Amino acid sequence: MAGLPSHDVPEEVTTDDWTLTVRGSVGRPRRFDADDLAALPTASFTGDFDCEAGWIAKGLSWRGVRVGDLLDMVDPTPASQFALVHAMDGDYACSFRLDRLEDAVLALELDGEPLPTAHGGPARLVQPADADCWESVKWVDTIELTTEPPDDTAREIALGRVE
Ligand SMILES: Nc1nc2c(c(=O)[nH]1)N[C@H]1C(S)=C(S)[C@@H](COP(=O)(O)O)O[C@H]1N2
Ligand SMILES: [Mo]
Repeated sequence: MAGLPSHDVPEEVTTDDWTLTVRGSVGRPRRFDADDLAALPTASFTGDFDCEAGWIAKGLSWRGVRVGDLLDMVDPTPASQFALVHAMDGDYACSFRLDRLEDAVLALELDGEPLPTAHGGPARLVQPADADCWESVKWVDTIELTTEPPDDTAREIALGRVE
């Protein structure tokens, strides 16, 4: 698919009955299913994706929901400044400042098709610009808002694979 290399899908990744939970330092934690997300305004962009391991996939068209729109629906507390984006593959999780995460897109489609599981479906975080490859979290199932910078694992797991 559009030049993205395929990596193995870990066996913990299950897409049946998938939901996205947004919780943590928020006033109204929420769980969204695929239909809830499909009913929201869409956000799209086209861009290249490059990995620290040395490959690049050009001209990928992503479409999904702007994370800022999701956050608006859960009433982050005033002290919320960070988030940990969790994936279904074990303890893979990536931390973000909220002001940066707001502009990311939770992609549900790639090149006009439902996002394949091989590339992070049902939902993958993508950033329009200036992101490290491990920040594009595949198989997202939870966004946890925090008041302090959370420890994460994504960079270490990704770089551990490159070496
Ligand atoms: N959940 C999860 N997301 C992840 C990773 C991972 O191991 N688990 N690897 C990251 C890295 S380092 C890269 S380069 C891309 C690879 O995307 P692809 O498998 O679609 O080519 O996914 C990123 N997102
Ligand atoms: Mo990567």
